[in-house]
Amino acid sequence: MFELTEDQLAIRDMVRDFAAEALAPNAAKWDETKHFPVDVLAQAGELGMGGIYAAEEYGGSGLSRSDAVLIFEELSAADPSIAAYISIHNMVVWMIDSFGTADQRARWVPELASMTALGSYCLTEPGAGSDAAALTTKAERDGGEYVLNGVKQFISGAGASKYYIVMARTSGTGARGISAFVVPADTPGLSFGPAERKMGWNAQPTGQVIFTDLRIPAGNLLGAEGDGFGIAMKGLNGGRINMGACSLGGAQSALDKTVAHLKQRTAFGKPLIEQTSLLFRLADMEMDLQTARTMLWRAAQALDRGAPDVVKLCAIAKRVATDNAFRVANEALQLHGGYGYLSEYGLEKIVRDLRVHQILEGSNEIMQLIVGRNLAEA
Ligand code: FAD
Ligand code: 2MC
Repeated sequence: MFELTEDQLAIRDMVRDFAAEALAPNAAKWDETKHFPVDVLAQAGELGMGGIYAAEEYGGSGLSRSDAVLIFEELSAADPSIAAYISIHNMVVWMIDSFGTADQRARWVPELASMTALGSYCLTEPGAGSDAAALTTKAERDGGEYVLNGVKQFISGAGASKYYIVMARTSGTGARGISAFVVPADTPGLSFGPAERKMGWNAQPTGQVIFTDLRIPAGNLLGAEGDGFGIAMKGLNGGRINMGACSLGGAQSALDKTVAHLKQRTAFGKPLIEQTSLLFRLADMEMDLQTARTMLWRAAQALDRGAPDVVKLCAIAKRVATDNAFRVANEALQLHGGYGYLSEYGLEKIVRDLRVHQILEGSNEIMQLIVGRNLAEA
């Protein structure tokens, strides 16, 4: 169960090489200049990372969720911000590939899987974040079209993506009245807020997506009317473990840097690694990451099998991985002393990038809510 196959080892090595060559040398610069490297994303697409677990029929790679968590761990060891964007893009592609008609899949999946076109996921609103089913963006049917009005908040890729999956209300209140639509960027009535200034995730844009009497053909509805909340949540199960893997890779690289630093840094007449108290801290960091990896692989396998407790396992894995990894990254910064605080050493960027993983794709309090409700309902 915890042994990688020959194919998985080959995928991991391929992604590791790509990340080391195309992402790692540029990560600090992209963070500083707030540059979204769409050309490099297209290279990732050429290597099959645009539709990792979409079917091969329309250009996806047909890999498993267990393969995906390995891929996101490797990408984020080089740049958590880019890895996390690729994860969101993959969630969008999977939703179209899984819930779209043959015509919709043929229309959108090939371009998205190649990453020559990028995708965004639009659920959150200014007045509805954790309580996603309270969203108020409206989609009203008018003949062969839907008319959308409303605002989405904090959308990753806003303004840069070509396709937006938008969860909007087609009836009533609550989860059952929500439908999912594919909105192309060039649709009249679509506009964007200014790029948000953020603590981390600077190599990808975040902003509002605004719909003003925006008309799309009824053929852009994904699934049936009322299916949108379920589609959005199913997308997030995989998104949550990918985000956990994006935390794990960043934290693993912070731990690796810390071991190397403590070996070469001398104080009180010997290398710091020889201080037993610091060795114990390193041991705790290793235990935190091994625990996170174990939970992520378990949840990924549950998704691959379609296990009945998959929602709970993905919530546990997301919380454990993002909390443990943030703790490890912050410890790594501390164990570098003053150097950890300097951008040049790469630690402070990892801490900044990983912090938001505890907030988004369902905050870690919402992961507790999911697990707690599951216990109460048993
Ligand atoms: P709130 O829901 O207002 O929560 C505030 C606090 O209260 C949180 O700590 C929360 O955990 C806690 N809380 C809320 N309800 C409960 C409860 N019942 N019990 C206990 N605690 C509770 N969204 C998208 O749709 N698409 C994106 O691409 C996207 N990208 C993002 C990128 C960034 C950089 C950021 C910061 C956010 C992004 N989000 C995106 C939004 C993100 O998913 C939300 O910020 C998140 O779900 C929390 O919602 P909120 O910010 O409205 O906080
Ligand atoms: N997988 C599959 N189905 C799910 C699900 C999941 N993870 N979560 C809920 N559902 C279904 C649920 O089974 C129910 O179905 P049915 O009507 O058939 O019984 C329906 O959805 C409604 O669920 P609830 O009754 O639990 O809805 P409620 O409103 O009480 O709470 C909650 C749902 C809190 C779990 C949900 O609103 C949530 O996950 N909130 C967090 C929002 C979030 O994750 N936002 C992330 C935005 S994306 C992002 O941040 C990015 C960076 C891309």
